[in-house]
Amino acid sequence: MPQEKAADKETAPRSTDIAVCEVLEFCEGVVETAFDRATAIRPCPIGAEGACCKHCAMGPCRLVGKVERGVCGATRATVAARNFARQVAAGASAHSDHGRGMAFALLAVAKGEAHGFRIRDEAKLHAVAGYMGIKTEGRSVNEIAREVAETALAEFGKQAGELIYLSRATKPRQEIWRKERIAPRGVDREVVELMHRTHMGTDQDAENILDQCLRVALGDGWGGSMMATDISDILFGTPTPLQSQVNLGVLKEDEVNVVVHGHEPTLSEMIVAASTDPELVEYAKSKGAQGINLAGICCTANEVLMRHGIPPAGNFLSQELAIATGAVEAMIVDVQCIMQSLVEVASRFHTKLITTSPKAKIEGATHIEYDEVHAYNSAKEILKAAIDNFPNRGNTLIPKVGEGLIAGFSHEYVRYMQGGLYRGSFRPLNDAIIQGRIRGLAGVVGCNNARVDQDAPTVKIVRELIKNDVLVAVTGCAATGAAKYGYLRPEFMAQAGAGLREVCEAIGIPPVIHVGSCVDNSRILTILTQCATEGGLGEDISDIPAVGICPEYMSEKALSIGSYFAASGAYTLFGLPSPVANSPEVVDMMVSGWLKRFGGAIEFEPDVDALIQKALSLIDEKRRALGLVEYDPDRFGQSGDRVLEEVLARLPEGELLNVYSTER
Ligand code: NFS
Repeated sequence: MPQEKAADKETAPRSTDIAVCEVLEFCEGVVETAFDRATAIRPCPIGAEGACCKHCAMGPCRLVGKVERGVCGATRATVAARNFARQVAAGASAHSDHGRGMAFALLAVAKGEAHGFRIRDEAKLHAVAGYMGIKTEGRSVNEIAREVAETALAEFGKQAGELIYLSRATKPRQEIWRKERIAPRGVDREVVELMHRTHMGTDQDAENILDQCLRVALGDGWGGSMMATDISDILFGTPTPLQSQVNLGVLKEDEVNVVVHGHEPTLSEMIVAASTDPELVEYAKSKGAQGINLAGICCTANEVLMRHGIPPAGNFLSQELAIATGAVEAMIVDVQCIMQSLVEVASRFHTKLITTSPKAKIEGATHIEYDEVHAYNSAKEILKAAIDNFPNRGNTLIPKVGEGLIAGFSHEYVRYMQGGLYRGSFRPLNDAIIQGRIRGLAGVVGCNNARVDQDAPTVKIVRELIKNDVLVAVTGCAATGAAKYGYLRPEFMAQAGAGLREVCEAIGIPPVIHVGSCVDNSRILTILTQCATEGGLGEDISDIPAVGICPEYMSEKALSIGSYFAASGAYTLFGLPSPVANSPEVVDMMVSGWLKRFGGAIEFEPDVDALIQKALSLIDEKRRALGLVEYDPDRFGQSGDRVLEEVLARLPEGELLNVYSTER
């Protein structure tokens, strides 16, 4: 499909982030960004709706207008389901290959082959060994770690049976998966089988294709992603709350700025460690800098934020702008969500774009390959290249825009914060939901998308949910988006409804909790499972008054996440047009069909207000089904810290503005 005429520049989506807007102005005419390209390129309406089949050389067939079938006879439903399923397979592969990488890293550490790494969380190692049925008594940490790593690796190539982690779901959920025959066998096996089934002339029953899509997605959520989270915690520590800053204002005028971008935490962990190496700090000083300043972009940012408090410079659509400040000496990327345009943007400034994974080279970038064995030395080499680049810095514009935040809410901490080490449980949270203090729960996750104003849908949804007493857990770029506007600060409980505010005050948490990167959506599965097993809110995730929301989805990974949320019993709303809209039959399968079989669904709702209303009504429906008291926004709010309220009353309410500048 040829690109249609350029969209109207005046009405094209931009960003609601004032820091991003400032840099866009600074680099106007010098740098082309995703915002410009999104204005110039209209999305192909045929591809966007899942109406184009290019699975064989008789096509591509466009099933639009009066065309109901492709040359081979494939129907609109088959084509839409196949396209969607392949997207999920790509997304699940990205997460799962990341999980595999973590398992290899753990194996290398256990064998003593990974210089610079060690096991930081032995308690988590023991817990994970327990899930995997691995004996721990009388064995050394490295012996246990080795067996955990080998067992994890075997999950990828497993040919029969079920993934071990499925046993971490509630019993009723496991029964549903078995009854509906979607329990995944091995992570890789399900992806390969999906690619086979969606080859020309194979599976031509949309529902059967979608079932395989769910097997793949569950292999991501309860397999690759969950293992990635667990092993990252074992190697680098399970997150606990910490303070940091967010947005482009975290870059420093007088230090060597190094931005880590991508997804896998192994290299970035070493970069964090090496950045305080006295030898390198001295070297930076010898080049005229005051030190080395690390910042993150995308999910790598979330990994190093959650464990070290390294500040995120921004989310997905901020990546080009970080370089366009002119103040970044090196951007170090590994895998996923990295725009190829970074090479071009970097060429306009002095920034070195350094690729580090053999899986992700970019033409024109500097490639310094990283491996676990020489991790610390690779990290030093990369930082040295950044320091050497400091004297080449030209004009800069670092917006004085930043915002404080609290992150680090692992599911272990969420449990701990409700009663401490000995009495930790989900009882207080469940009770608060039962009483109606908290109306329900929402996981707000996923990307930025240049087709909508950066952060606007996410922030509006988060703001309305907390105002309506919904406790929100965020991950990925949605977390960074919410953070940029202050929602990850405890003071922002002022914008929450009275009931939710009381709970936040009692525990001392923000109304929006940051649970991690995109693979850490597995933590949301664990939190919901623990709510279900705690009692009082039914027996399964599908009983809990909870929704999943992906306001600004862009990546195939988001579709995989939505699919495993749905198959795990969560109704998931996406804030963009449906990629299966060309087949009302497939749309219906993913909503009412999945709802009936799994208690969860995927629905696409580009109207943000309608999405918010839908989310609240889904939560209220679950409350009614559980026989809980009807939610009443005026029932609570008689307690609470009045002094704090007075302070908070001075904050601007609900504005789409970054409220604090770094100057204050
Ligand atoms: Ni996840 Fe989206 Fe990418 Fe992370 Fe951001 S774009 S699906 S949030 S960085 S993976």
